[in-house]
Amino acid sequence: MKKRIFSGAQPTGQLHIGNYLGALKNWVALQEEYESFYCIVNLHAITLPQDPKVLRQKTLDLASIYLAAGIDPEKSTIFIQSDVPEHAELTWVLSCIARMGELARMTQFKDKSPRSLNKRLIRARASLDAEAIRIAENEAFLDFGNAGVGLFTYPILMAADILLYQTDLVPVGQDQKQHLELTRDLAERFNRDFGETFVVPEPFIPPVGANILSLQDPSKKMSKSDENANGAIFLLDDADTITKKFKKAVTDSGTEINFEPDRPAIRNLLTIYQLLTGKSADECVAHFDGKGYGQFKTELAETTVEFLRPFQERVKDYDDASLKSILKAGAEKARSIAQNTLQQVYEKTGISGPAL
Ligand code: AQP
Repeated sequence: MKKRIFSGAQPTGQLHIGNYLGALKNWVALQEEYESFYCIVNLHAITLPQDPKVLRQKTLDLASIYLAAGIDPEKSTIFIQSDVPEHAELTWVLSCIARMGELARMTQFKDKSPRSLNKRLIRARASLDAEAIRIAENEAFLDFGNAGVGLFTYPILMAADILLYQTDLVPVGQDQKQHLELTRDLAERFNRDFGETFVVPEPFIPPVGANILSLQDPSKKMSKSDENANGAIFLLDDADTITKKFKKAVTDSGTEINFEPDRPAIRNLLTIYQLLTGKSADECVAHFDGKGYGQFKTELAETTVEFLRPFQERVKDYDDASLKSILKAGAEKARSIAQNTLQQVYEKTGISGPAL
């Protein structure tokens, strides 16, 4: 029997090249070898305020992005999280064995702490960029006391997403590593307390590309919710925008184009080039030997535009009716597995069983 994969992305903002290189690209490659479940995690999206109409549209848009990236619905199951209510039900059970302390340690939650948020808000207001201010304000109200409980507990929902499918492998970017460790801890704790129930999943974090950095601030990861849109190359950016963003990308001191760890900006750009061309690290360094930053950025922009062109063409191919039909079939398949797991959980915890 094939081993099983589960992963997902949130239908928020726009997917960027970091999401692609850190996650989607590997989903496509791994679907050949594994029984794969790729979810549109819309319940995660509402941990921050969303416009309902926009969220609905982005949910369908994300399905077309999965397909255009190469996820094949004949090989993989693509579905919307909320179409399988067992995700929310298992979350409750796992919440009852999770500990406040382990959730409080999650760095993604701490990243949204009042201090860093307030700094962001000050920067956004200074930029006079209305969209950046809107995002920063949305996030600023999430200081600890006011933070939505969902933002604190969503790693448990993520654990439920994964454990419901008896997942062996979870391909994710580096930012999700800690959440995967929590998932493993919760699976092991449940198995210990109630008897063997869940497969304890392994993370699949690619050796290259797991942490694509912001083009504007290489101390941060490239992020959908970055207030500075120049920090990310979005998968649907046009050629002109891509070229401008790479031109504006910050660089390091010196002139060499190499993978030195103390030159994170150039290393990041070269990593993007490496992954998009499929060249080895040595070939990339040799290719740019003696060339300047200007020429490097121009070539990187051209490579990215050419890489994204067929993807951007394919995204337009899917109409809403065919997307909905793929998602419906995916939800039915996912649900049959999820129901089975939840049933076992309910029996083991005494929620259901023979006497009831
Ligand atoms: N910069 C990145 N480099 C490599 N992989 C990344 N991922 C995210 N950012 C990078 C991986 O993409 C997958 C889907 O991510 P998501 O939709 O769950 O969003 P996220 O992890 O919350 O990251 P974003 O896209 O930057 O969104 P915001 O700004 O909302 O935090 C995941 O496997 C993730 O690891």
